Amino acid sequence: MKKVFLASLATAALLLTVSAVPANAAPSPRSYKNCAELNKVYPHGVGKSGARDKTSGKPVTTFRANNTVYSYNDGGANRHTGEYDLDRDNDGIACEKR
Ligand SMILES: [Ca+2]
Repeated sequence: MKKVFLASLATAALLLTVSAVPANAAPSPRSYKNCAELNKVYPHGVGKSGARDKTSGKPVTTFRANNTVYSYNDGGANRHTGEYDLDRDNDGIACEKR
């Protein structure tokens, strides 16, 4: 009986190890209700890969390029529940910030 218990304990430990998420893993894509919330996770914003910041000043180039996360936050017609348009100037980057 003890052996069975130890074996199942070892299995549980193994499962925990395998399913553990690395600390630096990217958060799963979601819609944020405003830029304050989005910038907590992506301090310089999220954009489509290859997007260029539309500004008269020095463009933000440090945004995270992630087409999926961007699509959750560009206000595209009903693609995602609870989605807001966080790219008001439509340059392909949501919540760009230096
Ligand atoms: Ca923008």
